[in-house]
Amino acid sequence: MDQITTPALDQDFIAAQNAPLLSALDEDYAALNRTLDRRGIDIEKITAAVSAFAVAQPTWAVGSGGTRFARFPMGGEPRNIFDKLEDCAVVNALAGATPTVSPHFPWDETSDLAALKDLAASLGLGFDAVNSNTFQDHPNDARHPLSYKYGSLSHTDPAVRAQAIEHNIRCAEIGAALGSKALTVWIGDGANFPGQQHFGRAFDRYIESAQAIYAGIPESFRLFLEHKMFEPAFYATVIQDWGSSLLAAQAVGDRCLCLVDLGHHAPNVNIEMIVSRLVHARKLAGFHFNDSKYGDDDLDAGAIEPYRLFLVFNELVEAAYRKAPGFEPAYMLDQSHNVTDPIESMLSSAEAIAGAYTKALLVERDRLHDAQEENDVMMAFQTLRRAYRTDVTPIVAMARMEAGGALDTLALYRYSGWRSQKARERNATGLGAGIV
Ligand code: RM4
Ligand code: MN
Ligand code: MN
Repeated sequence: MDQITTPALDQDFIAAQNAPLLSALDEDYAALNRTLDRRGIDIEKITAAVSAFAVAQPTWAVGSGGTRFARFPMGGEPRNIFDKLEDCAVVNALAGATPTVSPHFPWDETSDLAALKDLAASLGLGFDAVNSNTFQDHPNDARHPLSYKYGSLSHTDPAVRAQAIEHNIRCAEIGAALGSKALTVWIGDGANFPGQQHFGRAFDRYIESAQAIYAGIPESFRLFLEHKMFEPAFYATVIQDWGSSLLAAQAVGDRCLCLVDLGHHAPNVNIEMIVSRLVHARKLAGFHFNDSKYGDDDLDAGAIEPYRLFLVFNELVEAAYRKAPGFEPAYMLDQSHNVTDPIESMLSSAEAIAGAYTKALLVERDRLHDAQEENDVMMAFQTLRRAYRTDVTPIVAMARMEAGGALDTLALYRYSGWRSQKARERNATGLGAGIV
């Protein structure tokens, strides 16, 4: 494979672009330091924590996404998993906070896993949770003669369930070869009409299948169950909420955990509270970050409800602060970029997530806990609000630079000319990447 040459991956180039922005950053950082100092907060500690923060990139997010109505492919979008890794590497080089990728099979199928591993290593990327896919048929795969039209792990036909179980185990095998340590299972199983499905039997069958997957994956692996309220099934979904997910995870085993995707709930559901409950149960697998106005909109993190993102992080930081047993969350972006350049969306999302995390770190925990114990409602509320109101941009930028990233990620990305270079090199397929 040819060496990939682009200013977007060149550390010296990034440092040179950062240089003229440094003195303004130093001034802003010093001002914020004075503010935080008055609150007894050590800015350096916060910056170091933010610099160490990482969120995985989903391979399916670097292609143009779409809706069930249409997809508008952009020039230069990745054609396969190798191209996707290149794009993820650009995001990581500039964001400095996205060093792993989460692949999806069969979308990322390749006959040359060794080459994939080599490319990832040469780009400085690792592999996060592997995602299985039994929400669509695999017509080009002889291992998938049966259809998932009426479900997969909860299907009435044992042969379809066996096929779906096999697929999941194979995904974990691929993951193990790539250095991943977790398998994420999200199924589309459910019902479009009342009466279509026996709720209890479908759930029993799901649990039995999940147990079989658990027994078939490496012992070093964690199994993440992802719930979603609706879509593609519009009346009922087998693992529709965190309650179903928790019941299933408890029935499966210790290394089986519940994954929360921000977009998979009814409007107004208190997702930060779900985090707290799953931490309590020692069952929080991690998070899929995105934002939404109505449903599983998969918009850029923090685009619609940044306060909610902060409140979720507040619970995550709280769990880390009190060293909650079994708390080892896997963080991943899960977005669909229909009208933006996915690399730009991932860059701005990584920044939004780092910002929400930073604000959560600024919450004066002891003060909050005291106010809670004393039923000082206003003080408790204001303690959160004070952290949320703080402009943490200088910390996020400083942390990103310390992690090797760019101070102005979007400007540098555009200046690098990556997309137009790729538009020349990658002939459009119109297929392959993204979700329709
Ligand atoms: C689902 C869910 C899964 C993702 C698919 C593409 O809604 O969020 O995590 O793998 O979309
Ligand atoms: Mn998801
Ligand atoms: Mn989703």
